[in-house]
Amino acid sequence: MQKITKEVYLKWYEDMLFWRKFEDKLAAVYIQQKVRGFLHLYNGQEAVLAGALHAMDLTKDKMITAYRNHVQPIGMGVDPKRVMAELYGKATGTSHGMGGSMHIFSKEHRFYGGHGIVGGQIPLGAGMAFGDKYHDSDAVTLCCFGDGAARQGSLHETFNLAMLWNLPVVFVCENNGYAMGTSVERTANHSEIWKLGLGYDMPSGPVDGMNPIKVAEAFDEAIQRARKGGGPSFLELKTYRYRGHSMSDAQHYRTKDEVEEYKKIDPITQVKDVILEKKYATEDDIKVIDKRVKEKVLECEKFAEESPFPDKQQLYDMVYEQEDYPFIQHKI
Ligand SMILES: Cc1ncc(C[n+]2csc(CCOP(=O)(O)OP(=O)(O)O)c2C)c(N)n1
Ligand SMILES: [Mg+2]
Repeated sequence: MQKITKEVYLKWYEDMLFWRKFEDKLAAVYIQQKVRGFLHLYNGQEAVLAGALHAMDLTKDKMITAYRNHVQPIGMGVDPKRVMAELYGKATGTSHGMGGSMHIFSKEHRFYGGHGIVGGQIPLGAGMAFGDKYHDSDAVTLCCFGDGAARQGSLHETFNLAMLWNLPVVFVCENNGYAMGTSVERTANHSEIWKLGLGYDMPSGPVDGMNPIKVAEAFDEAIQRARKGGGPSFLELKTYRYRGHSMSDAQHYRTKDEVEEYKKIDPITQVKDVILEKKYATEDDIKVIDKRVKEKVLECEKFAEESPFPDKQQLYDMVYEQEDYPFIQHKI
């Protein structure tokens, strides 16, 4: 793994702040009904992504995740303007405005979505790793899902086959404490999700998901093992989301005090504290970064606002119709 230098800390600060502010902007424009449908934000979980990206080889490694998926593609190299435009449903979006919030996708940058079916991406991630192994590539797939998804039966079938076939995949459970309004404690008789891997002899463990250094170290070990033919790993990242499950969540299942407690170990603040303590930058330098981030977010908003909606005809181009399909008499 690349050493964690001053430059890395500064990049982490700027990237994580950008992801946070990018999504704060999405929340604001959602309330104005410029972004429609569901909107699930990643606020609080940024250290997981920052640490993972540091350990990945972005020229070949792949990622697949659930619907909390706006900032991962940005981290992997997708133009954030196109991500914002996708959320606006505009033709300049990553899927020409046809995917929306839950389905950001970029084959070019090896980001494979964006999945709304809870746990649906777990077997798909193993399939991607199978493809790499089949084609003798040494790329590794990061297959990310939530604590709620970890309770899906397909996780067990996938873990079994991934171990049997020794696939180059890292299973990543981002345990943010809740599946919609259901706490981890209410979904099983134990709350150490990483232990699910032990039943398959899969190297597994818990990770402090609020600290990008701890995340990067854990991912590095798992990714290197997979790259060298050592097979799958399972990491449980202990993290937290500050905002509701989606924008329409009254959050009656937790207290404001609990949210405030987690904000004390906020990943962005943790990184900023190290930067200031080690004198990697001054308060004034930080202000310059903050200003740059704000401008970048405004650029994305402007781009999305000014982009055209897709042509109506495109809706019909993307509907599957089989002319000789029996029983149904239909014509668009
Ligand atoms: C198969 C399926 N069941 C139920 C739902 C409804 N649902 C959407 S998100 C969610 C909670 C998932 O929680 P978790 O896996 O912890 O991810 P998080 O939202 O915390 O990132 C549920 C039950 C769904 N989308 N798909
Ligand atoms: Mg969760």
